[in-house]
Formats: sequence, structure tokens, C-alpha cells
Amino acid sequence: MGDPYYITTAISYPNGRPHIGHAYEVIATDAIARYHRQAGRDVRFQTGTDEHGLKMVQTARDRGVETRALADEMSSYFKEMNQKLNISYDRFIRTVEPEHHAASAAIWQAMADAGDLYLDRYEGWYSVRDEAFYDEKELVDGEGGKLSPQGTPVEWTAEETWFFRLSKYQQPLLDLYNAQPDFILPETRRNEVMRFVEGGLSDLSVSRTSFDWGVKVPGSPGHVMYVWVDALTNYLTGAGYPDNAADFARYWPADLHVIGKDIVRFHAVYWPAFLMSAKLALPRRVFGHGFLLNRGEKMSKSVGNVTDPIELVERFGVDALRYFLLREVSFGQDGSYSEEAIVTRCNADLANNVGNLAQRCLSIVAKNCDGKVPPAGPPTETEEALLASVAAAEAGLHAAMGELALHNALEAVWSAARDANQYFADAAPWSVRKTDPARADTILHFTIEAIRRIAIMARWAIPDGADRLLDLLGQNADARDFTALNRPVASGTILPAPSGVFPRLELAAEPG
Ligand code: ME8
Repeated sequence: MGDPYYITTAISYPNGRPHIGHAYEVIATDAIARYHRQAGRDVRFQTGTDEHGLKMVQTARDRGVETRALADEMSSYFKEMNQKLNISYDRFIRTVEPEHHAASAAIWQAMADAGDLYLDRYEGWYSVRDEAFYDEKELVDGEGGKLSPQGTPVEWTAEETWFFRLSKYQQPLLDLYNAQPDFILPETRRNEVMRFVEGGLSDLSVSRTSFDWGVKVPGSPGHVMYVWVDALTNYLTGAGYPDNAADFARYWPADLHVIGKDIVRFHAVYWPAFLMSAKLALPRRVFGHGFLLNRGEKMSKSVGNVTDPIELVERFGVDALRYFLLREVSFGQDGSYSEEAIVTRCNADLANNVGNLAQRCLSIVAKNCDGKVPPAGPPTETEEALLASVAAAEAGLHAAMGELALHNALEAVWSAARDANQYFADAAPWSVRKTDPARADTILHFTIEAIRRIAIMARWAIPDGADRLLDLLGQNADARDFTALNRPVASGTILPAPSGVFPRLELAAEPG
């Protein structure tokens, strides 16, 4: 078994159906997880839903349903979305699971044992939408009153709560950011966090008494944990904390938490502080991706531009949506999507490039080469150049993935795909066949080899299409990881009848 690699998404609030921002996060994380599996690592990939807190209680009340019923229903839509998006998670966690309550109680106890929890009265501003407490100095003036820095409404709350001694961790956190400059990525997010922590940390209210939908505070009747304490703990629960010592030793600390830019503070400030207090190892890296915008605009229910990712998958296919989001958005920055952009990008790179090359090459092979990979004569300079381009793509892929530059990783692979198309067009095996069939065989052989390697290199991003390409190339399931890149296709490999892999996409006709 390869080295362990534990990767997580944020767990989403199931207070509504998933939107495309949720889809984006889980697709990007899935791509990274699949990349590491293809590289031979023992990957554990966790996603799930964050089901406690006031936001869930209020949404359920507004809809006139039980909170648990709301959580059950909405959580099932997140699962369904994952299935439609081809998400290869190992564990879908729900924070209502008894195992998770036990893990939350255990970390609470560890923080209490460290002397970091005390009872006091909390008075301050709370945003239910963000499930976050804010200092007065962070608030901004909005039309209807004060707003959080995220632009959400805040309300004054006053109650007796448990506090966590966050202030005690200001210097240890700064030391962490300095010792491990890549603990928080991208750098813009790291700078924001450092500025926030340098500005001083107040102790954090970590329990609530005004409602009871949450994890009960051990030994403190009437208190439930602040939803972020239990939410962050999901990462530990999934690694076997506290009772499965073997799993916990193998998978903790997490290698990577993938989250959106709006919740970096929770993951890069509160979370390491809780873990330091509980004397648990810290995750190796937190990556705050950007936000997806609909034609450049923020999605909002009131504007009515919230996109259902399942509809997009049904229209364009799972690989098209995955490829578009991974290729078009610079990972770490905000990105914009529109149906036109999806169609343009996927037709150029999938249908007209890789798909078309495979189709043209394999139909000549089916007709002229007895449905088998033809033998190769000695490579000429043009084949050498093609193989060099594919090798450069491989190096570019791994370098980009090392920096979590998913878009650059795909660009590296597609630069080889463009070269392979050019090679095939220039070498023109359909016309060479008339005068020199052996040379035509050589061209087809090396084209197949290039497509094979491109498919393997793209498989973490577009698993479905890449696997169908590899099926068409007669490649077994054990020849699809990165180690197979160095095992060239064998002449004589039997090929199934060719079929199209990436259909051309079309925009819906304007409603007339
Ligand atoms: O924040 N584009 O849940 P959530 C890209 N339960 N990503 C987006 C996005 C957009 N337009 N909108 C939201 C929570 N996200 C907490 C997390 S983790 C211990 C608890 C991202 O349902 C967002 O940044 O509001 C977050 O990473 C994820 O979707 C879930 O958001």
C-alpha cells in the first residue's frame, strides 16, 4: 500500500439544495484525490454535511419541518450530487452521526483538560448566515443596519456560554504560519489570516444555550457546542478519532483541507488552535479556493441566478462540467461560468481535440489494421518530437499538481494533445497508407501511444471519458495509473469497435 494521503472538503450546510459552488469544491477535491490515487497513494477522501447550528434550526422552522427531517432530506441531495459528479469519496460524514458526537465530546474534554475552557457571559454580534461571532470593529454599515464583513445580517446575542482561550494561541499561531509558509494557501489568504491574528485574538464563545440542536457539552446540561467546534471536528471523526487508534495513526494529520475563501479563518485560526489545545497534530495544509460567479456575478437566491449543478451535468455531461471548472478557473482565484463558456471550452478541448483525434485514428485502425494496434517501425524525428512533448506534459502535470495549480496541470496535458493533433494532421496516415503501409502503421501506433498517455494524464480530471478512451485503446484496469505511462502500448493489442467519447455540445435554442 502506498503512503497515506488524507484529503477533505468542507462539509456543507444542508439547509438547502447544493449549488454550483458546492459542486466546484467537491470536483476540485475529487480531482486531487484521484491524482494521488493514480500516483499510488493510499488516499482517504472525506466530504459530507454540517447539520447542527442555528441556521439549520431557523430554516427548518421557516419551512415548518423538523430540523432532523430537513437535514435528512437535504443531505441526501448532496449525496446524489456527488454521485452524479463522479465523486470518489471514501466517506460521506454527517455530523448527526453518534460517532461524530463522540469525537466532538472527546476533543472538548481534551481542551477542558488543557485548562482552555471557562464559563462566562457572552455579549456580542452573531451572524446566523455565517454561523460566526464578529467583533464590533469588524462590522460594516448596511442599509438595514450593521452587517458582517461578509455582508450578512448580525444580531446581538447575550447568554452564558463556555469560552475557549483563543487569545492564548495568538503567538503559537503566528509561529506556525512563519514556520510553515505553505500551511495556508494561496498566499493572499495567508496574508489575510496573518493580519487578522496579528491584530489580536479575543477568546471565542464555543457553546450556546438558546437552542439545543447540536452536540451536548460534556457535563454541562443546557449547553450545546458552537456549531464550528463540532463541524471542524468532522475531520478527526473521519480519521478514526478517538477510538480507532490504527486509522488515526495512519491518516491523521490530514494532508489537505480544501475549503472556500470565506471560511479560511475557521480553518487556519480556530482549528489549529483547538488542535494545539487538545495536543493533536495539525493538518499539513489548508487551501482556500475562490468563489464561482455566474457570468461574473455573485449567486444569490434573491437575484435568482443560483445554478443547480445537477441540471448542468444532465445538459452537458459530467466530464464537460468537471473539465470546464478545473481548466477554466485558476485554482485559488474566483472564476466565472456561463453555458456559452462551457460549450466553447469543452468543444475546443474535448470534442474537437482529444475526442476527434481518437475517433479519426481509431476508425482508420479499425478499417485497415484488423482492429489491432499496428506494429511500429523505427520512430523518425517527428515521432521523437511527439514523445518528447508527451514527456514534457507529464513533467508539467506533476509540477503543477505539486503547487495545486489544477488549471496549469490540465494545460500541460492539453499542450501535448494539441501537438498530437498536429502530428497526426501533418503525418496524414490515411494518405501515406496508399504508398507506404508500414509507415502508416508506425504513425497510427505512435498516435495511439500518445492518446493512451494523454488519457492517463487526464484521468483524475475527467475519469469517465478517460476510462472510455482507455477502453477503446484496449487498456486493462491495471494499466491506468501513472506507472503505466512508462509501459508503451503493445503492438497487436485487440481494440474494440471505436465510438465517440466526447460529444459536441450545443447551446439550448433561445426560447422563441
Ligand atoms: O461554510 N463558489 O458550509 P457551506 C465556490 N458548513 N465555493 C463556494 C461558493 C461559491 N459560490 N459558495 C460556497 C460551510 N462555497 C460550513 C463549512 S467545514 C468544517 C464547515 C463553499 O454550505 C464554501 O466556501 O456554506 C465552503 O467551502 C463550502 O462551499 C460549503 O459551504
